[in-house]
Amino acid sequence: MSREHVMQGSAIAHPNVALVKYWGKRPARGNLPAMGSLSLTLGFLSTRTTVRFDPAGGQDALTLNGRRNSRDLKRMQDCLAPLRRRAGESGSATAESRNDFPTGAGLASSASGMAAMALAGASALGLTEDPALVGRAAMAGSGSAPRSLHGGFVLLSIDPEGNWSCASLLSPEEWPLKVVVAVTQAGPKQTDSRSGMELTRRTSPFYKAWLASQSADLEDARRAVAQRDFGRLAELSEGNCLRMHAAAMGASPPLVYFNGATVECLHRIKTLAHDNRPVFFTVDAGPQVKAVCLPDVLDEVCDALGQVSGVRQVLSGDLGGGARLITG
Ligand code: 2P0
Repeated sequence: MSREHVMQGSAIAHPNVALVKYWGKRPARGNLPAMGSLSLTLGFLSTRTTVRFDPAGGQDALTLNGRRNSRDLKRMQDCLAPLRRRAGESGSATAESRNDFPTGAGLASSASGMAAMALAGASALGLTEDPALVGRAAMAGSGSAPRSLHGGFVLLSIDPEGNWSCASLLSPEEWPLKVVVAVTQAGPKQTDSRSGMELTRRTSPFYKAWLASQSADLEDARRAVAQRDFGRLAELSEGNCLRMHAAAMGASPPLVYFNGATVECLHRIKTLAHDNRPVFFTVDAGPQVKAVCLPDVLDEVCDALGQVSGVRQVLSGDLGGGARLITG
């Protein structure tokens, strides 16, 4: 395909929080996760990304939050590779991406970042009519990114051969849960997810048990979502979260993503739940705590977490839709 002009596309995507988590890749299968996952798309946090392809060539480059970023350049190139192959595009790619929330701190910035990158890149190259290709590009960038292409409650399924699909189970309107994020640390985490999950897979004696428990959790959570069974989803999500962290803590050297405020927030949420407030917790690979609740207890949950010593910021809002194109 020969083109003379710079081609550009822009997209917005929201991060997601996994209730049944992905933690471990299939060996020798690129970026393919070893297990499926189920997530909520967070409508109140966003990544906006513009991708440009210049047929005149030059160096690929990534700007993240206004600064040139070489650390994540390979991730961007991995994401754009399936799109470039399809388009026969050999020019240079530059991307500008901006998050309206802390980056690299366990708020799934790689999920929203790579979902927005894949869609913006596909738009620049005229490939948005092929959602499976956009999904493969997102997956090549980050194993949690295909989930951020979809809205509401999202299931990423993978069969034993590694064939995968990703789709929304319920829209935000069909079960309008709220999510509260307690930010307990502003800077980036010490061990990024990719290194952390690989260390866990290679060295944790608990990894096999974690992997073995995933498909039952996934099926049970899928059913709880279909039945809008909050209590069952709470039980499954908290158990799955703590088992992921237990597997990571069993790694050598151990991976402890929690800080003191993280643990205090978990106890505060358990106290609220014990007092019959419909709320549960989950924590990804970082120290931030996410509380999922029904709308009528949102203010109470925000107040309770805001009072925990060490909590710097409380963000909250609705579930959101999937990634979409914007004008750059
Ligand atoms: C998840 N996490 O399911 C889990 C729970 C973090 C904890 O997916 O290597 O950034 O880019 O595929 O997607 C974070 O891992 O890792 C993640 P890569 P990713 O949300």
